[in-house]
Amino acid sequence: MLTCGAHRFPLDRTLVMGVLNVTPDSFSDGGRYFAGTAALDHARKMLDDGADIIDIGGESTRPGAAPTSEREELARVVPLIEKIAARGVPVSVDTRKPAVMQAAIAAGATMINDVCALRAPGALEVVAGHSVAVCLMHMKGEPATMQQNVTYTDVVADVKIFLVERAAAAEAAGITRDRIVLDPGFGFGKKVEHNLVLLRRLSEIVALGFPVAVGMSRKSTIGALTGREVGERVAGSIAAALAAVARGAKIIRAHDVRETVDALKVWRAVQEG
Ligand code: 9MG
Repeated sequence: MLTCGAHRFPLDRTLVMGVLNVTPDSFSDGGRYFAGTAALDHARKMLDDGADIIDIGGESTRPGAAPTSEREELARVVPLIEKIAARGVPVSVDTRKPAVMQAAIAAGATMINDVCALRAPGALEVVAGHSVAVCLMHMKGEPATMQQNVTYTDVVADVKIFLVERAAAAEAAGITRDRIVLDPGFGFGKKVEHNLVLLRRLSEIVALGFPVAVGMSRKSTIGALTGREVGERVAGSIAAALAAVARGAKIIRAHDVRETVDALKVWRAVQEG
């Protein structure tokens, strides 16, 4: 069971988290900037297509991205969260900033998706003070430099040690286990070979005992493996998602919700049969 505020997910099937980036430079949305009604329309479409959660992000985390000010990030995400959450939709906010977490929760978000795994001072306390869920993601370095000089002896071991430590910190702060999701952070301080090893051995992360989220949708590893540009990575992204589900992933973060949901329906029917 995953508790996201008033929303409770039994996790008897894989959830799809639809990506709603409201950043001007989101590479994976092909540079489209979902502002105002376009963002709402896009959220509505993802929900019609079967998304379980809408993940709203107002600061780009792509490699080399410049930081966004707190004020700007709040202006981008809060009005949108208010409108979408008011319809009873589970909303996650993709942010590293405690002040944005706090405002997002006040606006109705019931999940915090933090690529820094609540390492910012005050972040643990904000999440612990509410009944929201949190996705703790592994990232080596910072978005601005994370793809430079990346080395690991054993990427899976490093990711596991980090996630275990962050989950323990979250629990020690008072965040109950039913509100914690772990994510190996594909592409965050990882080269293609690291992402492939992580995916191949994802069941070792699943074995830590928390629901695992995976986000490989449209990422550069899919581009490197297929030779496709960002807008043409749907098939490759779905193959990666199914490989993750086969190893126990419970949440797939995806841009192409309709195609991902269809693939998961077929996958599930085969498994259950
Ligand atoms: C914000 N964001 C971009 N990629 C991501 C991923 O792989 N996982 C999570 N949790 N968030 C991500």
